[in-house]
Amino acid sequence: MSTMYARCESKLDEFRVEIPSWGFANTGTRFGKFAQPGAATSLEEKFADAAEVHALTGVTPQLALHVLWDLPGGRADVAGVKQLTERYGIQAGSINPNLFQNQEYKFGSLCNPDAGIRRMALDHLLGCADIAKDLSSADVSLWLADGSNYPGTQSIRKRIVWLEEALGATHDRLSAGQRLLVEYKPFEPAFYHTDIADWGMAGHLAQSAGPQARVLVDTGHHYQAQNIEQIVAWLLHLRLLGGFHFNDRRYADDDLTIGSIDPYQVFRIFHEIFNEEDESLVAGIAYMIDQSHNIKGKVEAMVQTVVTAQELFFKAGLVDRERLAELQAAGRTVEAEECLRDAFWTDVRPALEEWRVRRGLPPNPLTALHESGYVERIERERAERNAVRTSTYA
Ligand code: PSV
Ligand code: MN
Repeated sequence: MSTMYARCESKLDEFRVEIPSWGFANTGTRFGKFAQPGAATSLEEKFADAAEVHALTGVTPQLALHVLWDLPGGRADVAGVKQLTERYGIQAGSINPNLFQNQEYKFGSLCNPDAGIRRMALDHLLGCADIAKDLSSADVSLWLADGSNYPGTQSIRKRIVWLEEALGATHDRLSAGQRLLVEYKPFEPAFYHTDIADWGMAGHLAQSAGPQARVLVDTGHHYQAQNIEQIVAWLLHLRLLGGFHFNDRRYADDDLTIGSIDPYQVFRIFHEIFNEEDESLVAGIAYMIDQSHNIKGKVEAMVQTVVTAQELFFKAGLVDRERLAELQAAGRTVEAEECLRDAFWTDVRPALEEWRVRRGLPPNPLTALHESGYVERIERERAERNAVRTSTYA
């Protein structure tokens, strides 16, 4: 095995992917939901599905939790979650506040013009920091739907100040080693202005909140044609990159399988990460998946996602960086580009299969899932409950 491959394999050993609890539940579009017979109908089933993905891939020991969907009782639900983490051997991953579903949040949560509603939102966020602490979860991952639909209807300036105050207060609540991740998104559900619309705003808020705050890059949260890897390079340079929500997109925040539309982009993001020389910065990157599938089978899609992420990660690791630096310095444009493309076009699947076999994992996790009968079993066990759910949405 070449030194390059050996180096990639050891990087791959450290590459962990956190999967979202909401990726196993029935979801849809604003037009409706297509219930799947095997979709998880409880938090326990989400943990069971996550454990199956981890058994097959060996790299997904953490499940991101969405408070309200997964811990509707807040802190009172922590004991139950702890039991599930022990039963299924899956740890709680990032804790995701929900500041978008309550009726009160029509005009915003942390940025609502009503001080009482801002307080309610902040209390929820502080509660999430406490839940994260109780579950020994490293990250509170904040995405804010706040914004407005029409010019002149909200004060953009006042809302900046309210955000600075709220995130500062949340930062104060973190314990040592915990982080606040600030996620940005340009539009949806708000269509005129969104309070945390891009990485500059998220970066400023993270910096003003305190040293334990970082920016979270959701690959679906950019305008068409935006150069995401350049944003990643800047965030690394500024020591502000906290993590990713990985998915793919064609039009908006489509939540499609990573690499299904533009695998070269994911490769280029990983390339920028491999360019980072400070190991401590790289170690701090939380790779999370943020996808909810309504056409693909959920467990199947999650396994496919993890495998795809590994493939693109491995390919990026194969870039001959020393040669690339020489070519860049000499202005040899075509050769530099080809140096990058050589790695991208390398078929790494056989190497990955060997890597898995050496670690006692199935060489092809997707085939192993199909052969395991797991999906058929959960479809049998959960079909009735999901049928009830379908009629609920009829
Ligand atoms: C919003 O689009 C988002 O990306 C946020 O991360 C949410 O927490 C997640 O999707 C699930 O709705
Ligand atoms: Mn996201």
